[in-house]
Amino acid sequence: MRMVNVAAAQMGPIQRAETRAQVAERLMALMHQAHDLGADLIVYPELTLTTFFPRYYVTDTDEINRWYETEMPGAETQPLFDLARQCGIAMYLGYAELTPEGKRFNTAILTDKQAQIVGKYRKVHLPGHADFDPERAFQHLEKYYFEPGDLGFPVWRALGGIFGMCICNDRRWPETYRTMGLQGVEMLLLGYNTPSVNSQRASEGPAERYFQNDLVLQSGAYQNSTWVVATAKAGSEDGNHMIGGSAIVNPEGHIVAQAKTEDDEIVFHACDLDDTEFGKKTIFDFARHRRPEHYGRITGQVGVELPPEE
Ligand code: ING
Repeated sequence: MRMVNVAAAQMGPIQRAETRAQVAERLMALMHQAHDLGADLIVYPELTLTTFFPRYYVTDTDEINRWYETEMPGAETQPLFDLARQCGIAMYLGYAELTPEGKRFNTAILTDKQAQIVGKYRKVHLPGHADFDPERAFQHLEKYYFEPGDLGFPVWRALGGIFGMCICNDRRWPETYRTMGLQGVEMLLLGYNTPSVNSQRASEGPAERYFQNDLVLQSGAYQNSTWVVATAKAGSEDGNHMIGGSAIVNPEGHIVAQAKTEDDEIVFHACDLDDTEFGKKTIFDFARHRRPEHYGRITGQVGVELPPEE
């Protein structure tokens, strides 16, 4: 048995006017709840220090920069790191990163139980659009505010196992899970901010978004025999609703714990990393069953190449 007690720390809405100090208080309250449950690891959402600002088109650089972190931990997040160290809890934390070179990424870090950063991931799959789109009911400007991640999909040895990270839209792409599956990932951590309606198709509402969320988490876990921990920032931010549904999925693809609210809520499960072994040794023993000589299109192409017309 290699037990990891996991707390998915779902956040309710963060309003545009909310300060980092106020957010940090909420994050630390969740950390205390996780500690009381005996958590080894807490998983916070994507961009969990601010409102989901890609829904706004802002041109003033000073205003834009206020949504980014230039250091991690910074002054407002240091108390959270100090508490994590006191509690002996490892942490996944999503935030907007502004590098010294002026590059902007949608980033997540993994810390160990001493609150030391052991891994960093930068979101590869950026959904939405790069320019203001007047046709949309609301904007989704991740291609405007961020550049694609430049770190790939690494995994890290931590907490007695092999851990990976991704962010939000990444969870919809099977390549994300398989790239880490091919490195032996045993627990994949992710945060998300998912609007509950489609800005381009009003008929696609919350029920469909919740269904698709479960679908991609369960398939990714099953097809790579890995645990998946997915944590939402949920609820209505300045009138813009996002789904909850934070979940812990086991290596057979079953949801073993899921959020009941769209607010600050701990979703807890005692996970045994050894549960990943059977799938990796049988149906998803990649070395025995995969035929990469037939998979060339997956890395050889970007978009669709249609067959010739009849
Ligand atoms: N949000 C959404 C997500 O992938 C989205 C964007 C929703 C894209 C639904 C397509 C369909 O969950 C982020 N932040 O990626």
